[in-house]
Amino acid sequence: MVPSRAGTKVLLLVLVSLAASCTSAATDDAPVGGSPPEITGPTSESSSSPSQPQDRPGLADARIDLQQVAVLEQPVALAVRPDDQALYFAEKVGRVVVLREDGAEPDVILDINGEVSQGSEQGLLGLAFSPDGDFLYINYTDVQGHTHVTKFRTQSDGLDLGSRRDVLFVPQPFSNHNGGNLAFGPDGYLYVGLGDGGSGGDPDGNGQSLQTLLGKMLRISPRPSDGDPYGIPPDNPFVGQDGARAEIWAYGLRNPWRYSFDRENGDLWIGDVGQSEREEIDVELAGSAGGLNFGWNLFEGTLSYEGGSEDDQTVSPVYEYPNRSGGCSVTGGYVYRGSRSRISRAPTSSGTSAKAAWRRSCCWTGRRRSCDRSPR
Ligand SMILES: [Ca+2]
Ligand SMILES: [Ca+2]
Repeated sequence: MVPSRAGTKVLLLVLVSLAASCTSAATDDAPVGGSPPEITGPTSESSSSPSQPQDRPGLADARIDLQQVAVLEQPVALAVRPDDQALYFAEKVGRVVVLREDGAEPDVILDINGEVSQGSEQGLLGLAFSPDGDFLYINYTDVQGHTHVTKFRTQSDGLDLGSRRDVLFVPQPFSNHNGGNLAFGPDGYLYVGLGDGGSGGDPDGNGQSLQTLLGKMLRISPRPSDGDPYGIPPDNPFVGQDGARAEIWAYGLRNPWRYSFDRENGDLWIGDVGQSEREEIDVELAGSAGGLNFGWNLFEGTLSYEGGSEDDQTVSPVYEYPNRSGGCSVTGGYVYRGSRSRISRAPTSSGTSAKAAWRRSCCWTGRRRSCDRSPR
């Protein structure tokens, strides 16, 4: 049964038309720790790149068709379960709904609307299935604004609500910058992106502090371990280091709202929302030993923010763009490996990364041009 949906409804669009309303500012700065893949910029800027091979169609020619598949309320995340054709959506207002077939009404399989905070960056923010499909993990902010990662055992018609267990709880000092995404890596571990806690400028210095989970990408084994609700992978980079949280995989992140793994090679792509100058895309190559510092708040993109200098061992974004012209914050994206795209006729090793930006409703693609496979 579909409950009453108060408030503004939005159409879920499986594909969004390309627009070129965002300006671009590709960086020439060489990241610390090896050469990451390069991607071209937004459509209008990149199509004439001198490095564009002549046998590939230009990104400016890309056109994406629109198809309405459901009417949902503030859908912010989508997940698929292994060996299941259904699509599972997180509605920010606190519901998980499943679309089992084209044209069907979505079924609500979880409703925690009364348990989530409803600020602009709060609510039910992410979901992911375990690789074996036995558990669904959700990420939400409670009515006090604190972060929970909670799991449910799956069953044939939805979720076993009695199996609900909190996996991770992180107090939030401010209402914004909560991250919210969840993704399992090819290593089977759960990656949890957390923003710097909020306010503005990272007033508590959380991004560069290894003593807090805020401003981090965490890597955990989300099953009970030694009496704890989750375990720490033994090869996490800060295991055994005094004064550092062992859950940390990467640090120096401001608000990694969305990130994903390249399904072909396991590279991790992160969209990190900027403060007031730069939106950025970061990449951690598969095979990395972890422990990368993505710079915040020493840097905002490649710009020094809180005293960052070239002596700091930080990883620059592979792409950044200014956000001064209208608050066009990066939303995230995926490396597309399918064949149903005119712009994917490039060799499969290239991949195409689709990114979206908030407020101006622009969605653009870039193509990675090269990749140094050496981990840091
Ligand atoms: Ca927060
Ligand atoms: Ca950064």
